[in-house]
Amino acid sequence: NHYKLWLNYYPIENTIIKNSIVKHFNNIQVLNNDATIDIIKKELNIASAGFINRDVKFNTPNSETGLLIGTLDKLPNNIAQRLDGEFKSHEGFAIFQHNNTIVITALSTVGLLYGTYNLLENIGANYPLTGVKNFSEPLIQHRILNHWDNLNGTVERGYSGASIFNWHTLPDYIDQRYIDYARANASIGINGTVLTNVNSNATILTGTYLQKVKALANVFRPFGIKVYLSARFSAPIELGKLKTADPLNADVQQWWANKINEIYDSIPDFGGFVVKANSEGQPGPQDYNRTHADGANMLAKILLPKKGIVMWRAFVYSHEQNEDRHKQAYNEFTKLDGQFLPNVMVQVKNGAIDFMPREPFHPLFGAMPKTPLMLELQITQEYLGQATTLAYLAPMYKEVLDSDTYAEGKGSTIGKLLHNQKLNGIAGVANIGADINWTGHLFGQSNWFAFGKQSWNYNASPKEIADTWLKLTFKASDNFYQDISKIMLNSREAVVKYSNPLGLHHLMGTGHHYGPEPWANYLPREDWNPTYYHKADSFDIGFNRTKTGSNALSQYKPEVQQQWQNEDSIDLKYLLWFHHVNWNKKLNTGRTLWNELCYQYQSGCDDVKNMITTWQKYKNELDMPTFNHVNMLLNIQYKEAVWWRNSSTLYFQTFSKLPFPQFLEKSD
Ligand code: GCW
Repeated sequence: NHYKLWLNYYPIENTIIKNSIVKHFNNIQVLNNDATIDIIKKELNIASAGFINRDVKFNTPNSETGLLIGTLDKLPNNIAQRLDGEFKSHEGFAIFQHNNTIVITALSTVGLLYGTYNLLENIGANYPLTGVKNFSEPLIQHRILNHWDNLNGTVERGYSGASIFNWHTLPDYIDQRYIDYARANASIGINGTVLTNVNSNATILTGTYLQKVKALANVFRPFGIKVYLSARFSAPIELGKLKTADPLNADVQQWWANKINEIYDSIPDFGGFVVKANSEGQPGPQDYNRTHADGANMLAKILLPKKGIVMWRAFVYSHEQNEDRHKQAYNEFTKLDGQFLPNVMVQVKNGAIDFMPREPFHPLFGAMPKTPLMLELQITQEYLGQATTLAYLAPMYKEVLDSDTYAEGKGSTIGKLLHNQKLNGIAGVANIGADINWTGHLFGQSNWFAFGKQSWNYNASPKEIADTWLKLTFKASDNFYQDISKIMLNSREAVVKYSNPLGLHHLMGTGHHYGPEPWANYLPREDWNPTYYHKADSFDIGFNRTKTGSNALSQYKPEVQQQWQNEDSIDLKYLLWFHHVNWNKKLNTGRTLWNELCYQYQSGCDDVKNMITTWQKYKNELDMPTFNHVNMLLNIQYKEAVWWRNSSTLYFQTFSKLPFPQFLEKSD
């Protein structure tokens, strides 16, 4: 049923490896003592039961130490000296061998927990223990899940059942799920969680609910996970009965100060707030003619002495402005650069529109040098086929993190820019729900896993992450791992091809965002209608964002503009994002634009077919429920792909009036 996620600890079959683990687990010395250490010990026990079907033994007198776990200050000098490298953070860890002992060390016990999980992961993925050596530190400080969970148990854009947080039974009932959730997060380095939807009302900030939050914070704390909440900007009106929520009003400030004190009384290490203000109808400082900086700073000032942070979202756009939505956040926020207090991060989605299967990077990255930005990624597949689609997102995250903004010359990738900020973070909108397997689609687990790994280390390789995840998730042959890794790595590209090829975007069903609806133009807001984005007519298709169009391109650095400004040289994956192109234009693939579009739709469908064939090769290696689960979902995905292909090509043909090329299959 895959409830255990990647923490299966399957039995080790290779006897040499098994014997070596038995030896190491036979005498574990742990030099510290606190709640995190208790978790480490428990996890070692669970792992040992799985790997070698035995209990671990701690501090066995007179026997050689197999595994030594302790913070650096507790290690014997001769061992501590072996450490090459110096820790820069309390979360980093080192694993190395000293004589026959494997040592895990760190500056904090949470670092030891990360080191322990790393060792167990290596065992689970069958990496040899002898000569083990690993020094790892997070490149990003705040690695945070954003739950869009509502207090009534529903999850906005959640496709894997109800919220895992049961507000009704909290604080007295601590569901085992909360503990397993924390284990899973800690095992991949996630150190924060926003429990509530950015669209939520103020109820979570009432005393009753704060007691529930406190109960969760108590569970998560020893796992190194801080709790954050979304703060509704108008809470002083709704809860405090004030007449205003103006951030410059003294009563409003006092209300928040009292509220924040109340929170810290219960949760002394509370992380802070995420705020969605003046965005899609949410209240905010602009309701009082104040700026986003006024709003963010009001909260940040109170949080600063308590070490709390504000993650102020930049997802703002308005249909009342006669301006390309792509440009609006940049226009709104760049003028505020330098005005935010140091504990504010402006949280920016990876692209300027909204979590499309592919977007060029958001022009705010690199454009606010005096303001720490936080990257917001989406793990839940709102626009990527939701939970019926196998789309492994690590390649997409990597594409974003590797995007070169040229802000400080060549090589100013988003990953590096974030890393170089004094304060930094990456948020991932969670795909977690109460389904038995947590994520609806079993392969959704790989995206949660990858998010953790990539927010710890933005250089991590999507292939290595996939390979490790596969080994931890399935007990299968090497051929299986190799083949399925390949389809994972290609899967997001397949979705792009059959749904949003060549830079087309926002063509999904309006509202629910599932399946195609490129023809929709009936919504009251123009900027929610797919027709606004593809702009097809009898001559051309695509959104002209160059000088002769909306000129969103001007928001990027000149080097980037140069890459994208010319329809003859732009990477085809962004062609129709930036250009309005003639149907008959010959592309460098040798095909006309119309034929290329058809080709992409077809090729995406072919890829899904190939995923099915590959999966089916392994029917006999997998247990039936697992095989069937993925097999049925892949078959649904194929139907979706064909639906996208057929409806999109038929619809666009009403503009192009061109015949379908032969390779386009009409039989499915
Ligand atoms: O992607 C859009 C979603 C909304 C979401 C919003 C946001 C939480 O369709 O459901 O609201 O973005 O990110 O604020």
